[in-house]
Amino acid sequence: MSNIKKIQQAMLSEGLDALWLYDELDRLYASGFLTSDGAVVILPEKAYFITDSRYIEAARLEVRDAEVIMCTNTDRESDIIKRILNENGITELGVQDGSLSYREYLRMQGILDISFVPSQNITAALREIKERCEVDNIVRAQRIAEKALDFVLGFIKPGLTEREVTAEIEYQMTRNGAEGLAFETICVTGANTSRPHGVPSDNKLKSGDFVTMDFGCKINGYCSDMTRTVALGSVTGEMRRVYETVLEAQLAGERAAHAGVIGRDMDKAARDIIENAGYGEYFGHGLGHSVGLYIHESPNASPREGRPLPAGTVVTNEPGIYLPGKFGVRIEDMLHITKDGAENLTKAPKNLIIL
Ligand SMILES: [Mn+2]
Repeated sequence: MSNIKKIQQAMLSEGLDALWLYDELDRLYASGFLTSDGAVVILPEKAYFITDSRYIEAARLEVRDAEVIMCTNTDRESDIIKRILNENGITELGVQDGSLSYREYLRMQGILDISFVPSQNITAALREIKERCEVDNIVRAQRIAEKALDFVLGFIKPGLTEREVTAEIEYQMTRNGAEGLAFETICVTGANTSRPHGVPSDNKLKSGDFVTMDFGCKINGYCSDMTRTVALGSVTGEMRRVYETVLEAQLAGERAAHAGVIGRDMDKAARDIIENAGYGEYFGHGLGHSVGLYIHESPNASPREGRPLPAGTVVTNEPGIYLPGKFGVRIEDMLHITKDGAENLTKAPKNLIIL
């Protein structure tokens, strides 16, 4: 079933007669075509894709399941939306309350003069469950990231800076076919590894330190996400103990993953291992988040997630232990949740690698 059809079904069950998609990636989800701005308007039996002259030629070829309309300086996007709504007698419009800026909200309220219904959740809920072709895009992005990792493991040596390794990871992903980064690449080393989202700097890699790399790229808009921590030269007993604890927690998270598991229970399966090893206070973030067109989607595998994970969700499994001022370790895979368990989409090795 087309994504527009899925959205129309969801609108029907919510009693909504019109939905205006403002969010860039939701417009991509609905139409199969990415534009930096524009609008998608969906009615129960019909959909419209509105864009300007910059995109119109490609849009007419690539947009699926919607009529493509070009807006101009004299027939603006808002004029077209107003016309569609008037012609169809629409009095209530679903809007994306999570994406629309307050300024745009005020402007469009003034122009359309109908009631807005908060409807962010319609597409967000549909996007939680990935079709096989969506998972395939995530896998393709992940394989590219793995090629980059493979290369970088041979490239890393003491004396390089975090910035240089970051640049190499990004270059390798691009030259292997990535259409873009899924998020800002993290490569941190030494004491910087105790910051879960540390920023790459001119710190030099040196023997006896951990290097944590968290990166991903995009294929057809779909993101990948992976973290690996490797050591240079040698590790202390404590470094090895922390690494093995994180790995054990990560494997426990994977075993707990299946359709129907409550997000917080999957988190707890991993967190218990870290708490029992005495490092509970050093694992401050949730175990995982869903991944798709956005790098962070719902549902989560976190202590606050009371919802079950549905079959078809792709969720990360990324426990970590961060000892402030000393070092940190995180290991992250992506899991495709299935009825009986989870398909691990990440093939990169995760045993302790000492380069
Ligand atoms: Mn992640």
